[in-house]
Amino acid sequence: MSGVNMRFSVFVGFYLLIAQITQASASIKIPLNHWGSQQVISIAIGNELSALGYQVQYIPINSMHQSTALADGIIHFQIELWQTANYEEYNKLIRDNRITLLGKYDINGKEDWWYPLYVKELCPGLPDWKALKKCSSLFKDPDTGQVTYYTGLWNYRDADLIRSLDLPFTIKRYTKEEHLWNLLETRIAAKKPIILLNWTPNWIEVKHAGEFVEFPAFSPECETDPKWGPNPNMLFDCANNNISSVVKVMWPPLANKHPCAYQLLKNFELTAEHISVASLLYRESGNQPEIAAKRWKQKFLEDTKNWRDKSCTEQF
Ligand code: TMO
Repeated sequence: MSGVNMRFSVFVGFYLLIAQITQASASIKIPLNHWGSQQVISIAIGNELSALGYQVQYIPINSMHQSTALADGIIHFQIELWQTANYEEYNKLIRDNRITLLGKYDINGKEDWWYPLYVKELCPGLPDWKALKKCSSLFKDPDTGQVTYYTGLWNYRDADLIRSLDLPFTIKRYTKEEHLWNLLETRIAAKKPIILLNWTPNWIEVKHAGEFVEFPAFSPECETDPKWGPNPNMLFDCANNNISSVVKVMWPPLANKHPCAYQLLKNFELTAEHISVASLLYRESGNQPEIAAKRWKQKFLEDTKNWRDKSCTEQF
């Protein structure tokens, strides 16, 4: 290789490296949380962003630990944030302008203890929580023999609830959502009792009848004043907030850095049906969010056609 040629190829190599670095840093970073609808809809948005010419990078992250990642730009937005658990953290960051609240959907979310409807016949008195004390032996896990409440990776204050209402339950936490739902469907097929975390909107309401346990109704004082509620000495003797907002939030600099992405996120709206169908498609696809995202987009073509402003252009 001649000296000139070599210098040229070193130059080209260097140039390509720089181009790669700047492209990687220009990519839009989308978090994937541990439940189907969030993954499916996030990927549907990622596909739209790719169509606008953006590089997209998916970052698996637990929703319980993403608030500072969002404030620091490690992830760039979150389109299905539930304000049930650790909502104070987000609200503080939003108040401090470290996270932008892009909007609140017209969705009344609820997340709490839930059972298939036939369990009510086995445990008269449900949905009132006091019935759980009398019927607790129904909910013995066949493997451990312990009265068990099944849940996932999200931290509500179930341990406090169990203690303050003196419920004889232990908690079993699954690290994968599908394991929780597989257990549910196995029990349903055998008509065996089970009590577990569920939420709405979710795929379960499309497939199975059931109800949430009615704990003492949520009130902010339940979380700050021990005297409030049936247990005068302890906090958290109440249900989760039963009208949980579902919101979209963003890393603030995204608005100026990537105006076309910002525009899309502003246009984007979600309904309860969008979420329950996304989670059903995820389950029906065998937990493959890319496949479910394509089906979801097909199903909601009308609703999604104006997300992307096709006249918006950006220099990359
Ligand atoms: C993420 N979740 C719907 C469980 O809040």
